Amino acid sequence: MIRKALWLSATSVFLALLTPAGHAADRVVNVFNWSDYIDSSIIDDFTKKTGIKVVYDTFDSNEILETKLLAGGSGYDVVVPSGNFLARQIQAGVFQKLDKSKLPNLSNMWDTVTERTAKYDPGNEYSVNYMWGTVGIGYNTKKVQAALGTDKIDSWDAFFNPDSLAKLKDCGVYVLDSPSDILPAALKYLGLDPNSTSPDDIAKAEEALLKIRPYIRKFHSSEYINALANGDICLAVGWSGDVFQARNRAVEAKQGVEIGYSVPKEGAQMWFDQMAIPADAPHVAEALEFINYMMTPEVIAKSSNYVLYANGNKASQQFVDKALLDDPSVYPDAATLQKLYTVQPYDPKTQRIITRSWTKIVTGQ
Ligand code: N2P
Repeated sequence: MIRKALWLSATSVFLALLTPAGHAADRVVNVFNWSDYIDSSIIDDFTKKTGIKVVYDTFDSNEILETKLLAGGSGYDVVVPSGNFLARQIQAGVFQKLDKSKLPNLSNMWDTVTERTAKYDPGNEYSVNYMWGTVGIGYNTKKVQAALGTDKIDSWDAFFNPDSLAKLKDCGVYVLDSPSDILPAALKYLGLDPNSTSPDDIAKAEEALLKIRPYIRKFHSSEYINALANGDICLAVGWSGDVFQARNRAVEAKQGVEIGYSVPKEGAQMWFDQMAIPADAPHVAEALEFINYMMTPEVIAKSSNYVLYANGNKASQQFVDKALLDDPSVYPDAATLQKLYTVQPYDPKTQRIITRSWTKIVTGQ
């Protein structure tokens, strides 16, 4: 009798999976996001709540994402380009407009952020902010103290001045493999417009980077988190939250490594990573559900608390850890905001110059 009942219930579960109501089990969303950028329990919670399975892939460069998007047929439903890349991808017809009637959580967004992202995506028609942050200097305070005689870095001079960087060569320097993050910083350090498209200015930035090239161990956009945390390197030009994740990993490892982050006084880039749906996304309804879920105040706060980046959701701030919310290098105060600049997308001609220049810098030739 019990056996029969078990058999019956197993059969009914099986039948339920085949019935239209059971189709929920087949729902899927393919997400392509930056590495080290989510608390994976958020993905599990989303699946538990909606029945939608998440296939989650990661990248660490806008160029990689852009190549896939421009080729078409990526199969991705939600992707997260930075604003300057998003802007030209919208122009290229890569994305579809968001059906805002499916995104009630947009009411939680923060105008301080949406006003800025509208410069890349007018009216925020195609994208919703996921996280935003800065490009700055992460460093090992003890090793920098030993090499430079100070444990506080407050200027790009620590990096761009060849005499300074030469002293850090042996303890190890990593730099983001990202021309649109590093060349504007070089321009700013030289007192030029970080958005300059003048070939002469770009040549000057290139020259500044070639001068310090011998002291750079590696160009990479995600390995610096562990390299800093383990004490393998003493300086990385990197993204704010990644450096804070390195700091926390170092604390957990209890090997005495202490990590600092500097938003240099000359100015630092502020960037915005935006969730968007490719025009040819196979699962649009699921993509909208995913984006809307991420915009739930508790959910996006959980993400910020884990990845240590600020988000663009005002209603989430009551759930963001106080230490994060009160840290001006995460949620900039008015004084820090003054130092931050944004970058515009490169036009095709400038992009060609930048790409050529970057190859020279990375290969050191
Ligand atoms: C996440 C880095 C994302 C910041 N690890 C760059 N847009």
